[in-house]
Amino acid sequence: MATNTFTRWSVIASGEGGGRVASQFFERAENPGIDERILVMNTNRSDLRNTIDRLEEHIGPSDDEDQLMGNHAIEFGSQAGAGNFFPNGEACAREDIDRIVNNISNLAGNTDAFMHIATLGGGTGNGSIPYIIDQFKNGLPDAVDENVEDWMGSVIHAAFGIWPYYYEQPQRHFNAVCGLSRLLRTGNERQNADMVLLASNSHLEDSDSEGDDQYGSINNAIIRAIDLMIGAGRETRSVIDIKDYVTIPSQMDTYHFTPAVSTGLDGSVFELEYMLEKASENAYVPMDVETTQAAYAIVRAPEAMIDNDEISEPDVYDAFRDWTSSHGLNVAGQASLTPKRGRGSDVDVLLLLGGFSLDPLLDHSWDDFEMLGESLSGSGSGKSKLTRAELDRIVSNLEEYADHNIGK
Ligand SMILES: Nc1nc2c(ncn2[C@@H]2O[C@H](COP(=O)(O)OP(=O)(O)OP(=O)(O)O)[C@@H](O)[C@H]2O)c(=O)[nH]1
Ligand SMILES: [Mg+2]
Repeated sequence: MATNTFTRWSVIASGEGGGRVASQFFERAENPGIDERILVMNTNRSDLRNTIDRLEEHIGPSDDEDQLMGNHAIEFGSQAGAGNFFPNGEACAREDIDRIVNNISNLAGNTDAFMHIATLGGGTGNGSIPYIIDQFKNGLPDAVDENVEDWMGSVIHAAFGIWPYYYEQPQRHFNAVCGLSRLLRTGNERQNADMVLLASNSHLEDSDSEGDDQYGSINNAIIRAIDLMIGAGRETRSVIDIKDYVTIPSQMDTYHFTPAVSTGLDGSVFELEYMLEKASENAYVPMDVETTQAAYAIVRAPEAMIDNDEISEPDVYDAFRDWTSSHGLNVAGQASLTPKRGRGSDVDVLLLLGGFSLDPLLDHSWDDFEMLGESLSGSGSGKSKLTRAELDRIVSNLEEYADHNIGK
């Protein structure tokens, strides 16, 4: 294989909200870096309807819905829903893990990186995605053949978790806290996802959006961040890519991130440092920038600006250094410049801010989480039971992780 091959991503979404975000990729003519490697999973077929409709719009109506489903959508579990209780979502995935793994391998065999997407307030996506990542990384079903196992050993798993609106019912917040913990740490207290990206619905909410398009602007913001992140691994001139983003933060045990984005500022008018500052004011979760422990800056500018030397990679490094020092940050980090097609002078900035204190986010959910923990541990039945011991481990995993991620 050529060594200059760009990173090949696959998008795996589970649950309704995650599926809605991922299925937007089907609407586009092109998905550089992802192509057709998109899989949407749910525990019942009617919730996959939206995905199938988008697929049909994209590639034309299909007589063979089963085949369409087979390639890009999976229904899993025998419960037809997870009842907003994450252990059910996990149990459904466990029932069908062989089929899920095979489907993912067929779709995405020899991919370099996964972007898993789930809402954290629900039961299906939030229950299944952390479990699936853990299976891929730490324990595959015996049925999987060796080649697949080799490939899976080196693949990177990034996970995008979407936090519920603050006003949502306590069980959503209970799920969210558990989901964050399970994305970060396995039941054996090991690192689970290689990188956990977070976005908060209430924090991203655009007061203009209402009605049907309740999630529209939020999902667009999420897609924008994913595009910028994936774009960096495709076209950047210096080599900075997902492997660079995950290695050091994992060593430091600070691998949760949030995107912070500014788009469309005129690069012939504004200084780069100002654009970085604007981006950092638009983090996707509530956070204190001063507590950041790792940061990556990805600046995307029109090719013509780069060719004319109106913006260069050293300019980006300098601006990044100035921005970090203006916040008193001495962080692990890197900056890169990536070209986009077209003329004009609109410049986009993605800052991936990592290792920040999780308190401002968790403060919105912790009381609900504690209140429900008492009643929900021991609940459920059979394979979907949440035992007290499991819940205690979920709590201690998160506390242990968050304790050394409280900033300075
Ligand atoms: N940003 C965003 N959030 C969503 C979207 N759809 C649902 N949510 C949020 O996700 C949570 C509900 O999760 P769902 O995705 O519906 O749940 P699920 O994974 O299908 O699991 P179940 O609870 O079993 O249905 C709530 O907190 C919603 O606010 C979406 O399209 N975008
Ligand atoms: Mg659902």
